[in-house]
Amino acid sequence: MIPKDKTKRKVSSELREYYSPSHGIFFHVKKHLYRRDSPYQRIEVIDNKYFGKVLLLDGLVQVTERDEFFYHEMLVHPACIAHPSPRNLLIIGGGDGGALKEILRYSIEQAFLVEIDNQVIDVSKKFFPWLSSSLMDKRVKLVIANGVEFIEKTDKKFDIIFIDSSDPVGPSVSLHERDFFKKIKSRLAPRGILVSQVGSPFYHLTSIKEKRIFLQKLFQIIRFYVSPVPSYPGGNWCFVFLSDEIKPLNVRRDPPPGLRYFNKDIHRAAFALPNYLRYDF
Ligand code: AG3
Repeated sequence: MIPKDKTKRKVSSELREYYSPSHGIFFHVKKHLYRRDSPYQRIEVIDNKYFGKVLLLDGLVQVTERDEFFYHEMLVHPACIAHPSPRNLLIIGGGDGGALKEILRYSIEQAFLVEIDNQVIDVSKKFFPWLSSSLMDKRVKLVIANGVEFIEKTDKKFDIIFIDSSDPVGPSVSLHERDFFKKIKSRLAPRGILVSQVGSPFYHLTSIKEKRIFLQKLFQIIRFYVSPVPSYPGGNWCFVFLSDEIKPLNVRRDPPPGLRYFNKDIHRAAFALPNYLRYDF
């Protein structure tokens, strides 16, 4: 895949996400499809020959057409096959609709999606309709609001809550803090599960360690798990599964048909952690 003569390759434009000041990932931009600042963040969509359409928020890759299924399937299905009967679910963030699409594969009663930035939803409807069409499902209640405020105000309880946030910078910061996890816990139904993406186990290790310290005090069961996500920093991503009663490896049902990444073997394997994540904490 290395171009025959790199020097002759014409690149009209290139988009980079820096992982440190000295390295990162780049995308040749076949076409700039969207670029606008919302009240919360810079929203960009580009077309890349390899990854297809790519959505970035504040310069950080969120969704690519080619590999979104790794992330969205791994965020949603581990909790959904471990819960005895997931009926009422909540997603915080995830305005692109990708996580919602996965949830709707189950026979659930209702799914709330609480997204702070209306424009992420509009952009996704325009450029990622195969994800955002999930927002039109009858079982879905879409709320445009700050996730923290929604959690403080709602009196509803949920069987599973997913935090589909971005990195702990910009509008997502509060979705990574102790207080938020504490408030969310009070919105879990008996046997409830909370799942959150927690970043790269390589680049965000310090923040993962900090989370582990406060989460251990809040939940009886806290299990980190990992999955490849090729377009994210390091190509490997970390999630946390939290509950007071439900153990992730006690699987209650088969995953729905039609998944491209997740299966029961992957489920078991995802909870196996490298030593630096197991012992170093
Ligand atoms: N949310 C997690 C994206 C984190 C990517 N980070 C980065 N590229 N630095 C994804 C939202 C998709 N529904």
